[in-house]
Amino acid sequence: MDYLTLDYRDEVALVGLNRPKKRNAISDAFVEELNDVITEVGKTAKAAVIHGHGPHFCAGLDLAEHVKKTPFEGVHGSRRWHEVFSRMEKGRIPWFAALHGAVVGGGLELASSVHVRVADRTAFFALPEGQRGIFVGGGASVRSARLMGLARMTDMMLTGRSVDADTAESWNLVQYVVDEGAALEKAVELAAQAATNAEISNYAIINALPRIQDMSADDGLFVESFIASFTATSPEAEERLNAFLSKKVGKVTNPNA
Ligand code: 1HE
Repeated sequence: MDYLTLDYRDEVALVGLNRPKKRNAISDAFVEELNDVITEVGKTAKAAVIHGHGPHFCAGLDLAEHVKKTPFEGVHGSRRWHEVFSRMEKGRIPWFAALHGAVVGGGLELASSVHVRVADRTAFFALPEGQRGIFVGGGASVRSARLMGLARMTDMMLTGRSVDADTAESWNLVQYVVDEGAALEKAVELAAQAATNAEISNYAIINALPRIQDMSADDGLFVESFIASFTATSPEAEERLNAFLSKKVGKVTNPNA
């Protein structure tokens, strides 16, 4: 592969953005390679982690390539990002992101498409599209705005503000902040934990939750009942419920103990 690395840690796939000389800027060919890897790991892994090689996670859209596009080519390019990132967001397995250095523009859009984000203390987050004379095109107006809220995203875009990992955590852009260099290990640990869940539960979590957020409360509750019943009556659920009742598996941990 030209733009990505793929490794496995047991059932967890590690997908590395690997264009460090260009700060992992995402070109059209890069998006296509990512699409192929998403297909591959959906078949071979139970969870995946995306991370960046070099000093930054991702500098976003490849601006050198973008500058040469006609308006309609730009629309197709943006729609392709949506399509490919949606295959992570609502795909077969949960995705985790290990973030460090720049997580900017399309890099933040990519990070917003996964399910759990871990940042180390070197990470910084920005949406410099306003300064570049463009607009977000990789899903941020939906996904990043939902994570941090409209007011914060509007502020980021209008002022070009860059925020650190702790601020990103308090804004719900990331779920974990760890020491410098520790994001990948933490993300792999979390992904390995998720990989032990029933596959059908993980599938329901990543596919049903975002869709239910788009429904009315009444419709969401109705759909929830069907998914709950469908998962609970699977043979795997029966096995797992019995394992708990017969004390073969551990209890929920008490963080205060
Ligand atoms: C790039 C890109 C890029 C770096 N496209 N080539 N994204 C941005 O506006 C962010 C632009 N990048 C930066 O602000 C900085 O590069 C970083 C803060 C991310 C990193 O700084 P630094 O000092 O580590 O690296 P550098 O020296 O700025 O960049 C190294 C090389 O990468 C340099 O090329 P070189 O040939 O001079 O070595 C840079 O030109 C190149 N490079 N970022 C192309 N983004 C679907 S819509 C999404 C819309 C967006 O993503 S807009 C935001 C774009």
